[in-house]
Amino acid sequence: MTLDFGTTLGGAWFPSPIFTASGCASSGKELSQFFPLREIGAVVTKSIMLKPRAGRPTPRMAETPSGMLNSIGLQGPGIDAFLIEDIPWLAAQGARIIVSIAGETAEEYAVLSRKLRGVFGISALEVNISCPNVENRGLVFACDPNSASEVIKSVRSIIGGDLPILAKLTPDVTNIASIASAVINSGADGLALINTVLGMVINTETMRPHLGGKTGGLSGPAIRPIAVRAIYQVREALPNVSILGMGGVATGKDALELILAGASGVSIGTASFGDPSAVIRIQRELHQLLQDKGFQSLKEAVGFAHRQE
Ligand code: RRO
Repeated sequence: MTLDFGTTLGGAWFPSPIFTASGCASSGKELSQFFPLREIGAVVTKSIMLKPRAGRPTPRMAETPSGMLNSIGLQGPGIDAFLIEDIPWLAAQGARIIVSIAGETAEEYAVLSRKLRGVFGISALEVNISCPNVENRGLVFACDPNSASEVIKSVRSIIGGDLPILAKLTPDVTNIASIASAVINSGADGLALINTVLGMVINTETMRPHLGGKTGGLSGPAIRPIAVRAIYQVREALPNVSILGMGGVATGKDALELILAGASGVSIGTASFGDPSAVIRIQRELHQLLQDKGFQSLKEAVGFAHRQE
């Protein structure tokens, strides 16, 4: 019996539930030296803004126990260069593409959506409303249900039914299920859980914050239990909403944990920095593990940890 490894996220179908995580593989060019991008579920591109952006001051990275902090600050080429250079390249690889977008206002997200609507080769939008590395916490839309809803409504009003919208949320809130409900009620088709967790490192030699931006986003195995908890809570509150899970996944077993919690897909981020073949290895490991456990399809495993019997 062969395993049905396909998955759907917000209505879009993918042949595998393993994806890159936004921000950890840019548009996939480096990773394509290690495996064909068409062999994974999809490439989720680095969050793109309207204009080119230099990002935050250096240093932008810090190692932490079982993880790392980043303070990139949305560095990128801007949507126009991205549409000319990255999308056609990815499409030529035969990769499925999820484009992550970020803005400073709901209107900016709308303009980005207008530019992306109708572009050939895009499977879904990840609407990043949870970047931790912004000047003021008021710009972390996903910390407030009204701000989060406003952004999702503006994207939906432009996109219509053309593309599935996944809203990317932060675990740095009191009740993530209430934010999840707000964005789903505002037109999101699915959720991406979780963005990095706000953290900080102080250099004990200089006795000052290590990162140029002072605070940063914590990723890697250190945050996996937070991701599992967030996915589990949201699945419990919204059992019919599809979730793309991410947070510290480094093995097929880790990916299975997020799936059992309720994720229909899993993005691999920080693990790719240490092992550029991590995405394809984790995909292979997960496939084997699901077969070993007697599942006939990935879908049977999604949310399995919620079963009572
Ligand atoms: O660019 C970043 O600093 C960044 C983003 Br947009 C994000 O969503 N999450 C993160 O940890 N870093």
